[in-house]
Amino acid sequence: MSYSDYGDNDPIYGDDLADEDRESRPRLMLMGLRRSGKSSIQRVVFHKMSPTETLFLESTSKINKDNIHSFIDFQVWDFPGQMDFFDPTFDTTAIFGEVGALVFVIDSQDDYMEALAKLHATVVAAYRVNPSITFEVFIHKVDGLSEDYKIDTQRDIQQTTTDELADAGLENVQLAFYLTSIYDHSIFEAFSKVIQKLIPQLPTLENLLNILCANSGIEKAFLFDVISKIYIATDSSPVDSQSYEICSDMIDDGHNDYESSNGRQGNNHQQISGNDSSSQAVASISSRAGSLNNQPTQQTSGNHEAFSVIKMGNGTVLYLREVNKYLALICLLRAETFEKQGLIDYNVQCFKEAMDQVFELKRAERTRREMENQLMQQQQQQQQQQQHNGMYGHG
Ligand SMILES: Nc1nc2c(ncn2[C@@H]2O[C@H](COP(=O)(O)OP(=O)(O)OP(=O)(O)O)[C@@H](O)[C@H]2O)c(=O)[nH]1
Ligand SMILES: [Mg+2]
Repeated sequence: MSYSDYGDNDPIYGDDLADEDRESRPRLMLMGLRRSGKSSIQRVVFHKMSPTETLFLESTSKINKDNIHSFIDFQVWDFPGQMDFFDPTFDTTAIFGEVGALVFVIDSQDDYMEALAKLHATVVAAYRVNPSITFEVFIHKVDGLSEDYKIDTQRDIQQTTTDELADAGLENVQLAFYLTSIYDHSIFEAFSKVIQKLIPQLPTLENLLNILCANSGIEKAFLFDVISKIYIATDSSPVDSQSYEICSDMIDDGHNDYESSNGRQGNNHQQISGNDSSSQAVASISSRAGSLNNQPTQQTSGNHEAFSVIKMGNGTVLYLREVNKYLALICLLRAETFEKQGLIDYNVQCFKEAMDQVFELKRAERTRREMENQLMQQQQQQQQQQQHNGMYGHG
């Protein structure tokens, strides 16, 4: 995955959208009041900024467009806090027209009444232009709240928002609510769920993971984007946050100082990068300090793909294998099941081949569309040339 094009010099609002922005790649917008935490979220999730560094972020003055090139290409737009829908340069049709998801960030440590009013105005404006947007509300900075207070806050925000939308005749608009913080896994988990809604292949991926789990005795399987630590799919058994955290701790992109900055320590922090330089799927083992009596063993497969196994003291095995340069498969299974490693390796290989097919089909489809466009352009040019010749009596 590469993260490029961060911070174009565009005007504040989207009255001058580049062609690339108009492409059909899914777009995800981060909106919310000033200092609610939008830029911090974008930097921590997609640019590996450590949470404490976000203290020094400056306020955003114009839309920052971030092109994410990964298993799917998408864009993240980070908006300035105070948006004015009545500003003549705020072109709601251009801005909301092609959005996949609108993430509205609310600072839960602050008085949130103004934020709720803004959320309401934003949903109403966006829904009018584009009813297919998915609305995602991040009740953010919950690291400062007690467990009870978190639940009360979520209930209050959810209730007020849905009541007000119903009063405005928009009871059918679906909003999803998440409790998030950049200081723990919650922001990655929430982003995983948001991104998954934008992946057209999701049902296929879930199906493949279900088959893999059923045939191999695997308890839980995640398909992770190796750089962002977002999981793009999992089998359909319920996700518990602890399994997700253990699995996501197994990934490290080699530059990642997130864990140390989080105050967590990996006492078995060993890089086992595959030597394939094209691959960014570098796995490292970072087991929780002592508590689980882990016995890491690691191997790299002959073709330099990242591969690692951690046997934990509680009889659970963590199994990681690189799927392609963007994705890694991480599975949780019982130690007894892992005795049949040959079978698991074989099934995982089949899974990888099926994944290749899913993404190969997508590539083929894109190439076909590009060729069609080219052909159409050529034909148009020819037609214009013929008209031109006819007008001036040539040929
Ligand atoms: N405690 C806590 N602080 C956070 C969290 N996320 C962001 N912050 C802090 O909130 C402050 C504002 O963050 P920004 O990311 O600049 O906020 P923004 O929404 O982009 O603000 P504008 O660009 O002005 O709209 C920074 O000091 C961050 O460190 C979080 O999860 N928990
Ligand atoms: Mg900002």
